[in-house]
Amino acid sequence: MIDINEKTEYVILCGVSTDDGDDTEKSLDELKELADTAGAVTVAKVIQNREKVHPGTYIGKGKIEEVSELVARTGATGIICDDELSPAQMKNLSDALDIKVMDRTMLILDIFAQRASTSEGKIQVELAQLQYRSSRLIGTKNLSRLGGGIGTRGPGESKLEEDRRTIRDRISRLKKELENVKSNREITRAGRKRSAIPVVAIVGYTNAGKSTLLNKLTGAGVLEEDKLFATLDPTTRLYVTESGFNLMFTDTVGFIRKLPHHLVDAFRSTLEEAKYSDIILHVVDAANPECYNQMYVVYETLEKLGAGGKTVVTALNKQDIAEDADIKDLHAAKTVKISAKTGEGLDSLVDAIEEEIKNGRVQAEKLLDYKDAGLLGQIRKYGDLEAEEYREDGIFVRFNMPKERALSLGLLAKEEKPVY
Ligand SMILES: Nc1nc2c(ncn2[C@@H]2O[C@H](COP(=O)(O)OP(=O)(O)OP(=O)(O)O)[C@@H](O)[C@H]2O)c(=O)[nH]1
Ligand SMILES: [Mg+2]
Repeated sequence: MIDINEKTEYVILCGVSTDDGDDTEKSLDELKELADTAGAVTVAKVIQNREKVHPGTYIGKGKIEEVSELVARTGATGIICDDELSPAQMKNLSDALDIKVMDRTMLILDIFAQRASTSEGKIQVELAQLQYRSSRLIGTKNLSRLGGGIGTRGPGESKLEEDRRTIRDRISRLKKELENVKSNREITRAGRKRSAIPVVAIVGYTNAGKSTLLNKLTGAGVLEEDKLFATLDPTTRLYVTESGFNLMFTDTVGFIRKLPHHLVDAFRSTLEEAKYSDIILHVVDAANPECYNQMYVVYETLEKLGAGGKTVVTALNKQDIAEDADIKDLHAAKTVKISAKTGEGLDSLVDAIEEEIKNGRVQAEKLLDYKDAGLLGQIRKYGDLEAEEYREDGIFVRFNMPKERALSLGLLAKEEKPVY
């Protein structure tokens, strides 16, 4: 939707490079895509090389002067810093530059606010925004400087002027609402588990093609777009394979480097789709030169969400335009080349998933020696610890986890049986 009352924002992107790699440049390229998605026009990019970020002003004094001149020359209406600024950095920098100062987190929150459509998504975004803003409510002078545009859209708009107390109350109310939605979701999850239809969580970097894949497989009709964070709310669809095997596919929010921690907290229940799934389908944009870094971010995020030990099948997507034919994902149990757009490779992908699910997980019981108690941590990390009893002769456990992992940990006993 185009809002004609909203002025276009012209922004300068600022990053700080603390090593000699070219990561900052790539991160700024991505920041530009985020700015595009939010509807802002990038007029310049500035990188400062510093040993570390300036604690008071993010960039150093000389660089502030340079940016100031650039603002005058380009007519920029704001700057966006590539890291989350502390409240002090944000205040000092906007005082020094006398221009709207934004950061990566604000930008991502803004995109989420524009995109949230379900009540759960809206609550989650509002919660993340309020938590982010509450620590930055320094005074109306700073707030009014924000003007309109990025950072002021979304449900929190009029609330910006409310005092901290009201915001705190609102945060706790939203948390309660979210708890309710969440318990509903958990009931659905429990239902799914009982009905024993395995759940395949489609995860991947934003814009990798997750929704396109779900649509191609199941005709789900989820919005697919060449923009970041097109999907915020999980969509789940049933898929029946040729052999008559049922699978539930869940499409969910994409990952990105420096995903704001307020968002991770607020979206935890959505993001945790991966944790409660039976298998992870990792969609990689194989046509993106950054795909290795993106894969790294995906695994790092999965680890943070407690889904690090799940079996992964990787779909190297966009084969119709990919140039590097030899991309490897060492984390994955299986890797399949596909094009979600043309449908190429989808049959093999579904076969691979079905096979991994059938062979992949076992449920087993075992009596552990007390000296092996360290294995409990491993079971929790890589599987579900379903029962744990401290007996005289050892620790009795019942668990289910990927078979390979259980074998390598020496956990498999006779009672083992496949879960499906
Ligand atoms: N050429 C080509 N483009 C693709 C393919 N799969 C997806 N795309 C395009 O990639 C863009 C992103 O696709 P989405 O399905 O929205 O990606 P997503 O992973 O769901 O992204 P978010 O929801 O934003 O995290 C769209 O413009 C798609 O048309 C493919 O196999 N080949
Ligand atoms: Mg999507």
